[in-house]
Amino acid sequence: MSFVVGTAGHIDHGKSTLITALTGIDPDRLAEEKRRGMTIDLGFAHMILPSGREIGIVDVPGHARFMRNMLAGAHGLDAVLLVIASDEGVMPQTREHLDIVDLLEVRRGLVVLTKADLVDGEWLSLVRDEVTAAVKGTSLEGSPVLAVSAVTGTGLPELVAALDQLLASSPERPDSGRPRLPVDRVFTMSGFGTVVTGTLVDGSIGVGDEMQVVPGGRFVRVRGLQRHNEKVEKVGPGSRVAANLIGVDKKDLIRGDILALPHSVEPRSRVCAPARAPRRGAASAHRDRRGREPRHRARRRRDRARHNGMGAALPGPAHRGRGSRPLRAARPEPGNDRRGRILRRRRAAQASAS
Ligand SMILES: Nc1nc2c(ncn2[C@@H]2O[C@H](COP(=O)(O)OP(=O)(O)OP(=O)(O)O)[C@@H](O)[C@H]2O)c(=O)[nH]1
Ligand SMILES: [Mg+2]
Repeated sequence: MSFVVGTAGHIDHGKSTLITALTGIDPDRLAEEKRRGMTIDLGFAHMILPSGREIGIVDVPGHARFMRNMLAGAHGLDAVLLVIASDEGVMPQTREHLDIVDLLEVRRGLVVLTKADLVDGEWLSLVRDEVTAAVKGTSLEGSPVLAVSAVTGTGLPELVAALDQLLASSPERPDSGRPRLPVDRVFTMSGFGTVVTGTLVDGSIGVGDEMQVVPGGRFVRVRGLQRHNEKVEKVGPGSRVAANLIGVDKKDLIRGDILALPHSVEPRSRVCAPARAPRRGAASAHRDRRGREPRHRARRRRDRARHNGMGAALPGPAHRGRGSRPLRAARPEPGNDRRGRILRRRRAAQASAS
């Protein structure tokens, strides 16, 4: 059984270094990422836990400018590693990423205090208190907090064991026979052609299957499949998948497209879905003492949300909770997920990544 685990956390808090230390795979693959020493787009790695469980890891960027890329990677996770540098503690994107994890209802997670080699025990216990307060009321409330150092290796075996234990309680993903592969990467491999990657949900895909790209409706055939760099004939729900496709060029695909069985998913530009505001959205940081948000900020937030096609109509106060709202996407979207919950426009992520 295969699981997908994602990172989350503020810039430079040691997410990619941690993943490299755990897996031996550097998730920062772009030359610009190596040059700037920061993650820009999603990175991927994989490992086998002591129990034999396979995990695919999605490493996200912490920089506020690449939040859309983070959002694209946070979809379909079985568990999250909320990474917080021990020397800095909780920072703005720690909270923002936590809000996203909470809104996506990722309920399994570990809080990883990295760079433990840079602080003493007293400081570490202060950071633990801060972290416990930060996750209170979120889907990660009560998650184990582990201190590690990717430099000295302290705490890494304990982290691996804790992750293994966390996933032991993770139920097998049901195969509903409606496979959907939200594309998070598209590239060309010489001699093979177009390859897409993503986390498969709700079904299985096999070599030779005919699939359809949504939106657009183009029919494609799966020429080859890989899971964690291994060639396979079939992949099941919850797997990180690389699919080699016949019948489509790289330029015709974009992050946010979905690969599904023909005619199983219809694009829509209006969706009515339950919407929930973050427990404390970015906007809440700018409220006055009575908790009111200045009008110009509220308008800007609404416009930005509308532009991104996500939660455009979220109610004003960040604490207002759930409600069902009609939302209009700027282009026809492949619809919402099975539980009718997630709405977002991932095409924008591609723009910010390029
Ligand atoms: N001393 C020490 N330094 C660390 C540790 N982990 C990471 N670093 C350093 O922290 C810096 C940032 O690490 P990254 O892994 O790039 O941080 P990141 O969270 O992936 O950053 P973004 O992807 O840009 O959000 C690098 O210079 C690392 O060498 C650690 O455990 N101890
Ligand atoms: Mg990184």
